[in-house]
Amino acid sequence: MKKALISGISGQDGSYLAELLISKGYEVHGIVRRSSILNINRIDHLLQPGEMHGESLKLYFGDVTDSSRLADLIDRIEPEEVYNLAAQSHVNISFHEPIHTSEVVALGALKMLEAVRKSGASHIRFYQATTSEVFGNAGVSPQDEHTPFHPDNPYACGKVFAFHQVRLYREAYGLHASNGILFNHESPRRGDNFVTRKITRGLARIVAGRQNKLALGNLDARRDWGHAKDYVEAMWMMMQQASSDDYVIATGKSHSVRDFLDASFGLLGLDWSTHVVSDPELLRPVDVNEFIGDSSKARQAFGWEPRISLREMAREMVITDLLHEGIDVAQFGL
Ligand code: NAP
Ligand code: F7E
Repeated sequence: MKKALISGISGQDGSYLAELLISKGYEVHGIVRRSSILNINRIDHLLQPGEMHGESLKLYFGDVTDSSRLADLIDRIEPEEVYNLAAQSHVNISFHEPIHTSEVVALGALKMLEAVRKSGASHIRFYQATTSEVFGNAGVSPQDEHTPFHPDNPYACGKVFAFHQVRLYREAYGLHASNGILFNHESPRRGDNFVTRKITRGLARIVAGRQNKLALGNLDARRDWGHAKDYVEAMWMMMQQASSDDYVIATGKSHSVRDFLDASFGLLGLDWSTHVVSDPELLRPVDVNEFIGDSSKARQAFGWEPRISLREMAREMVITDLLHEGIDVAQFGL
């Protein structure tokens, strides 16, 4: 049975990746941060109540800023595949907490790489969660593996550092280490303070009468939004290649925040403009106007294709959030 270790397993992608790997017969091991309340609600369906070590999923407290713990876990678990998904992943928060963000995103990735290298287990394969944010306002569209980096926020700067460490460990030490340069991907498990989930949760609360206004920032920003389920498959496919490399994963289509508002409010026949208010606090010191990715390299190398459209994803997110508010979705024909 293959063993995989995932940092960031309690996050959106970590939860879908854990499900995917378990469905493929892996024993999955995950690092979770200790907090006063155990924060594993995206993965607790994979365990018995109160359990940390299930049959196919085993969790360990740890933090990617703690080198000695990482070394300890790699030695103890002896994984074949290591997925480094841990991050302070919110771009706007990274402007407010640049040091913390860099410690987790940049040094955390390096500490994971070092723990793998120092274990001496040269067969371990390493996946790094790189991001389209490395391109920033690149002035080149669409972005692919040859697009120059121009990180426009502290989070993206940390991810550029990590990207190059991964490349260096591949070249210097022969480690099978890949960067998945993933464009935005969402789902009903997306954190509440990312724009798509904020919109679908806000919409459900408006319908439930618990909220009337929805405060948002830049509505003109355009993103290449895919579904997290499709994207974790790309992570796994990358790790199965004979040699490691860097791959862009994207849908190749961009939509504005307004388009996402249309897609979600439109499902219920509602006009978002009567609810959305502008909050200058939500504007970033620098925002990227548009991301749009070209994932031809991944398509050609291992046949990856996105399957779930933006409309299908918006529908799934809206239905989940309406049900969470106890609303009968049938009244909307959903
Ligand atoms: P997410 O939902 O924010 O999850 C981040 C995970 O990292 C959580 O499990 C979090 O734990 C964990 N974490 C944070 N700081 C940590 C630390 N110091 N030590 C150990 N774990 C820590 O992010 P996501 O959307 O799943 O994204 C997964 C990865 O892909 C991230 O690295 C992100 O930067 C990158 N990425 C995401 C996207 C996207 O559109 N979703 C696109 C490109 C790249 P807690 O639950 O305790 O907070
Ligand atoms: O913002 C605008 C905002 O925070 C998208 C992370 O997973 O994807 C994500 O980063 C756009 C931006 O995602 C609000 O200004 C308007 O232009 O959902 P977001 P992001 O910044 O693109 C990349 C690929 C990652 O790697 C990151 O980890 O929407 N926007 N109004 C807003 N954004 C937020 N969060 N909240 C608003 O109220």
